[in-house]
Amino acid sequence: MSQHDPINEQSKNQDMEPFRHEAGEYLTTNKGVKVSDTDNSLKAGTRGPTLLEDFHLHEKLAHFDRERIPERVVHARGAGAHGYFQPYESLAEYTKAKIFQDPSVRTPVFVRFSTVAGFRGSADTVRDVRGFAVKFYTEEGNWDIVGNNIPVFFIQDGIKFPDLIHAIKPEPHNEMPQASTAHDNFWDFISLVPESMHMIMWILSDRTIPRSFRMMQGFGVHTFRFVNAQGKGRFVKFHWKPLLGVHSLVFDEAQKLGGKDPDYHRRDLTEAIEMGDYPEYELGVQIVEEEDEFKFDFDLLDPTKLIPEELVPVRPIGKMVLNRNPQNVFAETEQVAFAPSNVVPGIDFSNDPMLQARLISYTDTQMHRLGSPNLNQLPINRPVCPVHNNQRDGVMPMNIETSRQNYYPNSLSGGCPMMSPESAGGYVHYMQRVEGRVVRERSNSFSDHFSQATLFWNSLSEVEKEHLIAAAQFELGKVYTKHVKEEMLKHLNYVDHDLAKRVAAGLGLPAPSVEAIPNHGRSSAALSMMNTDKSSIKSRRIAVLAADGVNGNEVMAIKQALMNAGAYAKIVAPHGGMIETMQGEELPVEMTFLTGASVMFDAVYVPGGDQSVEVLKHNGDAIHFIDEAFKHCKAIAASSEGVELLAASNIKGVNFTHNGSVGTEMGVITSHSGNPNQFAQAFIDAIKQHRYWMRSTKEMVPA
Ligand code: HDE
Repeated sequence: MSQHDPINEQSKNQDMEPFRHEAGEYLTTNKGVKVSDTDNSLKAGTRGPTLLEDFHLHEKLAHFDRERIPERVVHARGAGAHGYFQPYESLAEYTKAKIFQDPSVRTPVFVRFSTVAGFRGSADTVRDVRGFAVKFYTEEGNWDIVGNNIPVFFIQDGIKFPDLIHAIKPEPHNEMPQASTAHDNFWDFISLVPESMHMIMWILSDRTIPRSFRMMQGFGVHTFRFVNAQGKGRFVKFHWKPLLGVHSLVFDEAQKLGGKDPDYHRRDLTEAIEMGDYPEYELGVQIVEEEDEFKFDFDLLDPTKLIPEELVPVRPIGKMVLNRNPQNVFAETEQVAFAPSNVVPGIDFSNDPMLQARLISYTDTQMHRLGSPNLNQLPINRPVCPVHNNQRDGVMPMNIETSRQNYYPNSLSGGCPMMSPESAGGYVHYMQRVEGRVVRERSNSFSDHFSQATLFWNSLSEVEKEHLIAAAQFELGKVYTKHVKEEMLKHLNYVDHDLAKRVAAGLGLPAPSVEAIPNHGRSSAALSMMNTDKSSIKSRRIAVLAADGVNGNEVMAIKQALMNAGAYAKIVAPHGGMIETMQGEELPVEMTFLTGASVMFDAVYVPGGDQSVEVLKHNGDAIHFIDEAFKHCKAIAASSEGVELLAASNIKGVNFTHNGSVGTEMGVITSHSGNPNQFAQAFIDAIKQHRYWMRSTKEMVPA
């Protein structure tokens, strides 16, 4: 029997000083014996042999020797957060799931974001799919949506999953490359599995290099079922939309971040929650009536297809807020066990063959990874509702089961734990009609592999297309086998002829000479990241480049304006400690050119102050900072003498000589003596744009 309440645990945790031991605590062995010395092992003489009777040494090392558990075979690297979900209104018409009935009820959740291919210690910003797994601790049991930030998947049948993952992971003979699909095995596999082409288009797009976990979408991918109290079922797809909009990094920036700050995404998540900038996502659903199952030109059961939002709009049904960091990454983020088979009454499965395979794989892998069928007794996995059953013993049960009757039926315990009829909340599987022959075959309705890949391509803006082409050239450029590249060009030609030609040009290979399939010309606005929300700069990071002699008034004015808009400005300087302003005050330095880099920021500001600007103009790191921020298309601002630093940089195509007014060319905001409020507002508006992509089409800046 077990019961816990993450909400109460949360308030309990908040009362405690986090990450500290209680005052007056003694170090003890695991059996509670107080330890007198943990730095010296027990020896026969100070230079003599260590004694077997040192039980403290023995226990300390033996425990340490067993600290690691197998990492997840995929999604090994992840970051987690606690929060809650709250529906906007009752969804009783569609589902009887209790969490969707009452808009005043908040359900606790734990979310884990992850990359797929990399080992647990790999970098956050690699080009990869991101996992987006949510555990709802509902009053009726745990429900998990184990999704990704891409709405489709590589394969149509789960039986191909081990092959896919073997091809993705580092090659077995040399364990390279780490956390990257840019190698022969992966593209060899893909070139032989055309059903993957839709997913491949997403993989090559900027979706796989998100700016933040807080700025990416999540998708349940498969078609699931909602079932209402009357037993009526409807198909449903789940979508998470981040309230901050969907934004990405630049690939060069993502690669550099992999070295400068491999923890970039987990740091961003943790810091945002610490600062009270709680990540928020709206849950939306696409609902399809059962009688409409066959009205689409694709199969709802095919996980390589999405339902275009133009055909079935996404209806927002509630909001998730992440407001608490884990206190122990191993106990929470590492031990959490998500499974698509964790459903509650009102949520059911479809016959998507990949979903069906996932229903067994997750619990199976978790028994191996966590080492015990008692994994749901771990605090992070424990349901908030009572658990009673006759499952017993196994490795490391955490509860002492006191009931003498561990079987059903029994009379000695009055028949308890008893069965629950559907009317009392018992889970009853949806009574779908099933008929057919036993076959190992794919349905014909799964055979169109290219229409939606083309739909995705057609929906991208020109800049997004350029990024996708560059990504394809990078990935295939790292492939050494010529025929694999040629096969991939053929596949790209099935998606779009222009795409194949442009990728081929970069690879230095002949493009397929004729169009393989005429482009159908359809597009869907929801698929382009360019159409995302750009209304706020909340939680954005801005670097203020300064040295001794900086104009402190200008620094403070911009800092204040950015703070009022919800963003954070950090002073980056040639040395640590304090810098002295031209007004004679001291300002704390938050990062130096050694510990900070432009890739860690969303925008850059250079304040005036003759002496400060003179120092920075002769500092290669400061010039590189500006050049790189420009290359990565970020908003850059400079006031008074600060403009001289921009003029000394390699920025091209921007006029710095205008007088009086505020210049706003290509996201570079300059003011010699313009109105400070107007200047600050112009900078904020520029940061809202996220990136000035047109710069990447201009003459390149070396950085
Ligand atoms: Fe997973 N997947 N997967 N997957 N998956 C795992 O479960 C698997 C698939 C996803 O943060 C594993 O506990 C199969 C699609 C996420 O803990 C494993 C198939 C989607 C996570 C597994 C798929 C996902 C996993 C590895 C094809 C998006 C991380 C460790 C049939 C809808 C969850 C573990 C976390 C993890 C199997 C395909 C998402 C091995 C067999 C499609 C977010 O069980």
